[in-house]
Amino acid sequence: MNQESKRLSLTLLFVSVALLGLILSSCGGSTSANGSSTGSNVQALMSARDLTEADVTAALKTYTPTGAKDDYMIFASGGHGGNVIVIGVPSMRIHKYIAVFGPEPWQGYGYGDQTSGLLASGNLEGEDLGWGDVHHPALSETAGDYDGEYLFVNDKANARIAVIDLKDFATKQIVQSGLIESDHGGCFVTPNTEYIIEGSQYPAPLNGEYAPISEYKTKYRGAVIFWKFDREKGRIDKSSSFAIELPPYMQDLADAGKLATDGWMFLNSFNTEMAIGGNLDGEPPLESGASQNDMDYMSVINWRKAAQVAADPANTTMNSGLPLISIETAVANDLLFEVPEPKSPHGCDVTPDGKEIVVAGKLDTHATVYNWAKMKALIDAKDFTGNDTYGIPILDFQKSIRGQVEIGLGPLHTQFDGDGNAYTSVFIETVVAKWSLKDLKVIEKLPVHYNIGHLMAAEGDTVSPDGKYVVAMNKWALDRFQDVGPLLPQNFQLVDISGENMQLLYDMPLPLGEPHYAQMIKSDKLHPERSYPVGTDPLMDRIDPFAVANGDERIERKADGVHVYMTAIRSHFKPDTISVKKGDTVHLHLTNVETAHDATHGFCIGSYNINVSLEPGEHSNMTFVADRAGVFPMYCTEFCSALHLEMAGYFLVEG
Ligand code: RUQ
Ligand code: CUA
Repeated sequence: MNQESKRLSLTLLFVSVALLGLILSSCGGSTSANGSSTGSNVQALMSARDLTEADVTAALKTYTPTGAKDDYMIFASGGHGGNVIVIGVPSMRIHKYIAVFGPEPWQGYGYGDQTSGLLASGNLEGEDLGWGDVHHPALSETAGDYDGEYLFVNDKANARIAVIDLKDFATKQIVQSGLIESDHGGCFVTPNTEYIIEGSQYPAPLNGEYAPISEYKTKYRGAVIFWKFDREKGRIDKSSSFAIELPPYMQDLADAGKLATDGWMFLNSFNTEMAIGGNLDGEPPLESGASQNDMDYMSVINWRKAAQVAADPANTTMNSGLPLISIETAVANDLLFEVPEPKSPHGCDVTPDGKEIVVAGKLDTHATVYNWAKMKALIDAKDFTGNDTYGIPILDFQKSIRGQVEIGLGPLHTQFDGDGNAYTSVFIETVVAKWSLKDLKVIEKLPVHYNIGHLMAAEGDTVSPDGKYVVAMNKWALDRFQDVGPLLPQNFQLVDISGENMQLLYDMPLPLGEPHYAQMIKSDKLHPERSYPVGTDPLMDRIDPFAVANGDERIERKADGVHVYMTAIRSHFKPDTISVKKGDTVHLHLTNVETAHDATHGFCIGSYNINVSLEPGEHSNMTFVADRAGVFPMYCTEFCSALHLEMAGYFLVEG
């Protein structure tokens, strides 16, 4: 710790001790007639808990008293947990899990007709997918800045994209193209959320077709999909989306250009060797085959022009319902270029001014800073060093970069503050490296614990980063917390970057799948609603045709089964007794007719797998066959009132 921050932390400590003294003496605390004995109380606490001044300073910076709210909110990928975690900063308190790609009982997600239909809409070729591998959340942007309206996440395993509405923090749509088999270069949004970018990862024959691995170079392909976002509807519009074919390299992370690079995007790739493994047959394993070359390629794509090209059907072929621009057409229209990048690159991050792109190579010790003015000049002059195997023009590496920063072993991802600094996660060395964009010099390294993958700074990938905080997203919190068995939690470490030196503030175990990326948004940009208009189907964003009004409850036997029109209000369901015959198809239409913010009811029927959550005003439909006779209690699963336990009834199935 340098002198400056030592002084600062001492001052903070002094102020806190003085404040505590004031509070205690005004309460007439018997043990603290004066400040000095309070001071010794704090001293005693510190020594009892073995805390240093730095610890106490960190505590003062993160402690959030009861009732106080967080300045920032993190949306973190839940990895192969298939969900999103919402975390407050600086407290690091978890506020919500947003269910996305798999069922989640608390939110009733995947149980009622609406959300199970939503999950089913993301199924592939009849395969029931109960999970996803969430990698990179992207908040919607206006003019390159988070606008707090929507969140998009990708599912790497099944090549899907989900749309989450931040009006109610709920998943609204899952799309899968059928074109590619996995994705990684997503989600990234263009500066006004015109498109949500989804780049493939592991090449495969397009459209789910078969070709032997021996035909890898000729039949396997990558692709990048530009999903058109209809902000008015809050949904992706597949009919206005398009894709560009890419070589069978393994495309990795991407970023959309902004300001100076608006209209362009950048997409890393590794395994430009096109290794295919085959270790059982004596071939080198995939990872060594894929690490032969010193250089791989970053694809440079003019998406704005590509959108114009794709609008003319003569330029595309329909693939899985998407107009696809072939590599040939992309090259002929100056849409696609490659620039070499060292070695097995991972992160690809555009600077806040949009003028440069920072690429970090997993097997390289540098972060490489590409300069757009230089690259654009090469592109305009058609000054290429040649073409790759697929005819894509290649820019000269040296002529494309401003320089390289000697970062350390295993640099991965880079984010920015508002003062011209960059922060790169360094996996093998297990540090956060702070460096200056101005002179490309490392300023400071902060050891983190450990296996850091991604990191994120407050609004750190927008046109106006806030600085203040960085969160290191570490994998496997080995020896960090109490042991909880062989499977380790992850560890999010909150770092204060507002001072001259980075200060580690807080360790947070996160018991979910490997988190990849997260974004941190200023809390006051979020404006969630507190209830729905009564009878709302949140998925369709409208009053459900089966919505039930107070006083309109009834049971009707129709040709397609028994329709039960129910309401929930503290503290009963109406009707509270439902009698059907074995074999009946049952349609439960249940509206929570309350609108107070704290009036959620749950509804379940034991052993019939019926479980929904009815937020205030929400309507849910549940369809099932009463295929077992018996008497089944049904009840509310949220403690909604003093008579919550009495909010119950019976579902009777006569055999
Ligand atoms: S990627 S660290 Cu999707 Cu970096 Cu995981
Ligand atoms: Cu409604 Cu408990």
